[in-house]
Amino acid sequence: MDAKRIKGTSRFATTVLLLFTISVCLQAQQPPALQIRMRWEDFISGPDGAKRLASLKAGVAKMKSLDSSSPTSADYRRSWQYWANIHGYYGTVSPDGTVAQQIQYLQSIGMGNYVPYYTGITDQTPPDSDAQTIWATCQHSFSGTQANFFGWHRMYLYYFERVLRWAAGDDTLRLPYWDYTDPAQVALPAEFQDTASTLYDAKRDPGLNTGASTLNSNSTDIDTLLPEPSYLTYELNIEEGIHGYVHCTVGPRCPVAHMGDVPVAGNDPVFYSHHANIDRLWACWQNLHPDPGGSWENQQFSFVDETGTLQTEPVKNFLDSTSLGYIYDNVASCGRGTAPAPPTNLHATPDPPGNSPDPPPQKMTMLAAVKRIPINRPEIAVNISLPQPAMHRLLAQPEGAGRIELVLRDITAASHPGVLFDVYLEKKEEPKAHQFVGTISWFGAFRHHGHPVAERRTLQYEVTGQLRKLGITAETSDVTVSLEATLGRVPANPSKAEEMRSLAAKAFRPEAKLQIGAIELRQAAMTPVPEKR
Ligand SMILES: [Cu+2]
Repeated sequence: MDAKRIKGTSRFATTVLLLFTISVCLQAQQPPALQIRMRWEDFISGPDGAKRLASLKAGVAKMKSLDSSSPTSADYRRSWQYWANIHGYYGTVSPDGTVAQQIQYLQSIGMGNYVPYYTGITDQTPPDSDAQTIWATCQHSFSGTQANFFGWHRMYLYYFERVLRWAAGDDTLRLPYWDYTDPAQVALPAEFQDTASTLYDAKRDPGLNTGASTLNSNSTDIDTLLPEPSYLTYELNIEEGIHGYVHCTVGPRCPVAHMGDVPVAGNDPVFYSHHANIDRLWACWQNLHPDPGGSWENQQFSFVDETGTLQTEPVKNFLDSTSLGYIYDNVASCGRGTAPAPPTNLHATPDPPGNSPDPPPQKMTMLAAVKRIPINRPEIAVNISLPQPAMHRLLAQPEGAGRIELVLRDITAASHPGVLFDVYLEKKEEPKAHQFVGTISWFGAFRHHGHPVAERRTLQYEVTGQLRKLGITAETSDVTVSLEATLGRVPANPSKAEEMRSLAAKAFRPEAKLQIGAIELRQAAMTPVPEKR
């Protein structure tokens, strides 16, 4: 081989190497290959189930092992603690205050017996300006004045998942979701109950953590919510409803570490499978409704990626998860199929552009109202006179044509009520045949992001189906709205149900001065739209 030929070969090799390098670099900028975020029970089963579970655990264990890294290192930005701190943290510069202040608060509301849950939780200090920018930035839609509860949490999970993949050394790993909307999946998955697992967290309700109790499948039913045409209303109802409910019930209670207390909730591994399900419930809504638009889509949030580099992007880049490297295995049939189909030829007044006040203005006709209801006992029943025969006529219309909402307007409390409340509708003469409406939680409602007192909240529930099931006739003069204190969980052994009820009644704090400004029944104005989108 002559020298000229050798030189030519080596130039050829260099060119190939260069092209290869360029292609690798280009690939690195490509979105990750599309993979499926699976239901927990599918994620762990099948021929690859054990492998997927091992990969998830390896990623979590690796991230936890980086907690003690040098605070300004890339490794610290990939640590479990850093990622929990992005959601929230306690410390002298935190908007959520210090651990000592939280302990003092618990003692002040008679929940001092939960102080041991703060053992091992310490005040944190952002080590640099990036941490100052991104720590404790979780977004909520409490007053309905901003809409990025879904958006911020989708971005959070996306970057968290990138770090988790790096930590697991597995590009195919995607977060599994805990689908408690399925009544068969209301128990905390066994792998999270395993005390030897890195997925275990002792700071949960002991009943849920051992399988002695489960979530309440009533509280995790979103069937009547999925058809909701207003994005802001759907987001607020998911956040305040099923989302807050699961936080407070895994709790062990609200506002107690880990899951029940916003600043430390991200420390529990189940947080990420809970929020993957909440993210999926957004995808379910997106699958049913057109993009609502709004200035919230332009809002930007910052995170760090798996290299520890700060990334700032607008929410609009996160509306379609396929560009983020994942799709859910199920966004097409997210309900239980027991609710009437969403109206196809009717459309409630859509959201106005941009962020809007709470609740989004919709054309509503007031049917009945009762004002100023103090919730000073763990069980309250409020009678509402029905406008007859108008109410009966309304309910006699074909399904989907009418839409009646129960509105709990201006809920206020001076401090945490200590419990959740289940809301039911019943006929005065048949209280046993009550229909479940929803669960009210106070997750993150107090002392969060510097707000000492909970904001005034208005919750609305579509109750057409419940009223139909009650069998309202033209002669039914009133319905009863009843509120019942609950700890959220259901004992696996039904004979313990009464015991659980009295525990909830004892945990209720009348000192919270809970009040509902008004309970209303309203008819949503439905306007015909020319055709389905
Ligand atoms: Cu959450």
